[in-house]
Amino acid sequence: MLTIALSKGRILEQTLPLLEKAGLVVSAEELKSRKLILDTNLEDVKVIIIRASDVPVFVQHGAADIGIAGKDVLLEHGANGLFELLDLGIAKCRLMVAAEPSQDLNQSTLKIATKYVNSTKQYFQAKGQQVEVIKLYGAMELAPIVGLAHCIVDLVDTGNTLKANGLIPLDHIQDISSRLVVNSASFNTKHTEIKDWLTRIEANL
Ligand code: PRT
Ligand code: MG
Repeated sequence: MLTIALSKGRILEQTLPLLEKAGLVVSAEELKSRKLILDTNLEDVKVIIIRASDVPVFVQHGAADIGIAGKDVLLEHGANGLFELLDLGIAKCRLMVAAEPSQDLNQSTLKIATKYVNSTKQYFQAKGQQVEVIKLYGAMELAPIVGLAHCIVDLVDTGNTLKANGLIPLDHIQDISSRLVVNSASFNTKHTEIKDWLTRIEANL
């Protein structure tokens, strides 16, 4: 038995076609149901669809053998108990610093609002900039406007969200795309099965 954890939301729409090409199909009926563990066309493969940030947690603890999640989420979680094996090249965007054009960023302690606390701390520590990180769960763009922070660290795709809120993109921290991760113990105990799926998915990227 193999359990695959998928991130719900925007990654899911791009993940399901990839899995289908590799031979794994979750029916529309299953997807519509309120079940949390979904059957697939294969008897020995189950799919769970959970919050993006929960995917590495399920995989780390072996509750799922394989997971698909954004690099942003994986960087925040850390590499404990899981291996990142494949870049799926989907849901691409960039992790960036952004601020109002008039903002003075020469602060002894830069106040930064973000959902990406660990990535932000690491990035600014490497630059030798002292920061105070304010953790938010969404609507980061609001923070500079209302004076909560000097700048934000957030994902940027088209740049439209920043623009609509009068912010400009500054430093580019990291390129983001979705990755396939595997529980490190499963990778040993179910090696053949997992290798087989990797090959099939990779062949269709
Ligand atoms: O709800 P929960 O907190 O669990 O997750 P979520 O709401 O973050 O999930 P969801 O469905 O939004 O998917 C998030 C995942 O998609 C991220 O972890 C990334 O790996 C990936 N991804 C790719 C993105 C974007 N592109 C993206 N543009 N996630 C978010 N955005 C947001 C960004 O935060 C900003 O608000 O889109 C806005 C910017 O887009 P542009 O085009 O206006 O620049
Ligand atoms: Mg959401």
